Amino acid sequence: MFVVAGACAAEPEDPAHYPVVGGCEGAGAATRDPFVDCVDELRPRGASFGHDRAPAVVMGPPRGGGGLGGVDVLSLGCGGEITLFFDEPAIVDGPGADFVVFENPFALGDGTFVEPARVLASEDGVEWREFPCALAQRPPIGCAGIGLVSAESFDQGDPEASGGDSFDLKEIGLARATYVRLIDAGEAYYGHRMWCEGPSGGFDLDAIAAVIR
Ligand SMILES: [Ca+2]
Ligand SMILES: [Ca+2]
Repeated sequence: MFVVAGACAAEPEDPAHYPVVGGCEGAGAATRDPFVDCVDELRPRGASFGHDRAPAVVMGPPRGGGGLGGVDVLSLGCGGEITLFFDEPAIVDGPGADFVVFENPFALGDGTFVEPARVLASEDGVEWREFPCALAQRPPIGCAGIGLVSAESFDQGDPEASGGDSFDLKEIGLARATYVRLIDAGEAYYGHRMWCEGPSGGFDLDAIAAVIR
């Protein structure tokens, strides 16, 4: 269910392109899976790919693309943002990685074509902490959108088998998180807007999975 933005503190420039899905508190209680339970907010920048399939397109396990970039994704556009909600048991800090973000990077030459995003997490949706994301590195370190998605279906608790990008709440001093926010950083990373334009510009979100222990 989309509600067109309008009551937001920061009025979007084109409300029709900034659908907001709210009312996440309590969502997903019936499905105690490790995946996204609700899209709290979507603020794309120009992109539209997958939006007609939202919010389902970012819920559930990653689809991947069998070695290619997956297309079961939602594109943010450069500078676009999406905020996801996780109901109980949410994301809990335990040994090592606590959640994994899946984008659709693909092998290109000797490397990987990436569209990085900065990653933030919050326990209450009010106070946010950001994971360090080194965009000056090639490939970037600590950002989402870098790791190839190597599993077609996510095996709970085994981020190494599934690929994607793993994040440890301990790194930002959180014991628990119920919200994850992704902010596309493609233009900052590349220094140009070549990959920003069109419906599938910028970061493309496949799925996020909490590590269940
Ligand atoms: Ca941890
Ligand atoms: Ca991509």
